[in-house]
Amino acid sequence: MKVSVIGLGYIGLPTALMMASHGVEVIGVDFNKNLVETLRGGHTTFQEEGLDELFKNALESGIEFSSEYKKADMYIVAVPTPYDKASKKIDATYVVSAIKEVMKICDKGAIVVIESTISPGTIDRFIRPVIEENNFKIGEDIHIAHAPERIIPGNMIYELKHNSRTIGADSKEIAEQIKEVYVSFCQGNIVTTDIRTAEMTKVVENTFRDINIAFANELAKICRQDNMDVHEIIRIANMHPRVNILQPGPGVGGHCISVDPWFLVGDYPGLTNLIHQARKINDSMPAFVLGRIATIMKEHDIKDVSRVGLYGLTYKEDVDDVRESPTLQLLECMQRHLAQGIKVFDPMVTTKLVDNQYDDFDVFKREVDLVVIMVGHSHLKQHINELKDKVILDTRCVCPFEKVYRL
Ligand code: SAJ
Repeated sequence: MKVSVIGLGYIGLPTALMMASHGVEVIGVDFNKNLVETLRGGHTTFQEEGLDELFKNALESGIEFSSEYKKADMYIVAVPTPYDKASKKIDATYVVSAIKEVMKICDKGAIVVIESTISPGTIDRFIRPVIEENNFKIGEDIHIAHAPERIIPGNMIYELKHNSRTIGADSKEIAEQIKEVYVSFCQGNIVTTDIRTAEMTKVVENTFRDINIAFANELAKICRQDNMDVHEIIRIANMHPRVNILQPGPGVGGHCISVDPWFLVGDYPGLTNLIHQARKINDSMPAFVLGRIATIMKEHDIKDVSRVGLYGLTYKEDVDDVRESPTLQLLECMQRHLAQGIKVFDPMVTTKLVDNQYDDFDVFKREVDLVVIMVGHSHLKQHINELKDKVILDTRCVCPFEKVYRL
């Protein structure tokens, strides 16, 4: 079976490499010519543990990369699915245009699998009409399925192999054919179901996590009011056999947890009070951190915001992804208050994304008095002792010093 993986980003690339490394004939497609050239030149396009080795194996196994769509038996679509901020509904533009391109080249009998996260009902609303417009009969000429990914950035390669996964398809037979491809590398349970259930399950998983983080963040705010240690409270509460509270932080970023719950809010506005509130709580955290910075600056008589440094630009530790990052949200918030000059450093981000972004940790350290830990990268843990003489606001509870400010 020849598989074309469309969209070679954070999900598509590792998936394509994994399949190719396990004997599947794979062609990876992306409309970004530079990205395809980089891959053809033997380089990966983002940092992830184990990715380079997997890439090497896949190249040896004959994976191809192309910016043109090529004929295959199965098309796996892993393109971004942003949400429209105003309507809170999915923006299906990329998925729809990928399907349109597939329709131009595919033969009857092809299977189209959407891996991108989509809001429940997207396949019926947006994908089926495109296939039918091309005079294909769904279920006969073209088969369609949803096999949402579940891998977590930072541990993607391990999770690709070991997580269980869901395949939602029109028929049992097609689900089984798709399963055969995934089973080549996936040691987890593979559950087959219908498309609608697969769509809903994926969004529910990420919404569950968002709500649970919101609970931790709300606790952080409550504890701040009475000067209690939220981390200690969570640590002790979690010793209860049925309590498992997540960690508060400076906000929820990334392209998944901070986006997917909006799909439910957008589609079920009258029924999603809890989900909506959770989103609002998590979105309020960068401003909450800003309030903490202002208080601490006052306490230490730091008058100039340019003596404050944010450590970490990515949305979480040890990844290079800055999408929806709490630090970027905090900077936006500052801009609205016309407070500029705050310094930023992130060892994982090599391109310059914001003003006053430093690429040298030593210089960054020298030029700030208050360090705000926004992300607990491994780099920080290795260099934490170099910050001993600084005032520290640790939003991630990673700094071991006795005197440290927390959320
Ligand atoms: N965060 C907290 N406190 C916590 C855990 C996370 O503040 O206790 C923050 C992180 O710092 C980050 C954000 O939440 O800013 C999201 O990070 P994450 O590690 O929870 O999740 P993602 O976005 O990297 O990956 C999630 C995963 N979903 C679930 O765990 C249910 C992953 O399995 C999915 O494949 C991925 O979304 C996706 O692509 O949908």
